[in-house]
Amino acid sequence: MHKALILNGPNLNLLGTRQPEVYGSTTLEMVENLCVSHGSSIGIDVSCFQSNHEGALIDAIHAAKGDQDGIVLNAGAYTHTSIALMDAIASVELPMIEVHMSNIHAREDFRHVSYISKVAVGQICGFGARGYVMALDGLAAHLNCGSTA
Ligand code: CA2
Repeated sequence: MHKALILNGPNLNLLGTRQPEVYGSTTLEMVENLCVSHGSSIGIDVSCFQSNHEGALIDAIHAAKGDQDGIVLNAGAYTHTSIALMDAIASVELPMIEVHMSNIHAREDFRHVSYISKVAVGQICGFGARGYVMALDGLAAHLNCGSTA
């Protein structure tokens, strides 16, 4: 059984409470429950963590080294700004799938840039909460096959 960390960044604790036209009506708790149950159906033991603080996210990435087999990361707005998060992912050498609820490429120009993508196996965006399930499937394929084929 593989282990994966679902890591959510700033403001994602507000999912389902505001801006449903952009982020849907699914709460973070529902997203996390979905990930745990989908993970168990595909042989991944899922743990979840959310923080609004960059340093806490970096600490969680460091702690994943040696404990987890991969990470699903929605870094929120830090996606577009944080070289520190990018460096943390690179330093732990764990496969990471980047997720966004919204299609960041169809939004403001500043959301088109992702530092996270530079160290990701791949990026999933625009599918709402289902993107996390897709990311877990992608991580499982990557862990089981060792390639994107
Ligand atoms: O689409 C995504 O998942 C984002 O990572 C969400 C971030 C945004 O800064 C990224 O560009 C794209 C923002 C998360 C804010 O989440 C909220 C949820 C509900 C209500 C208000 C904010």
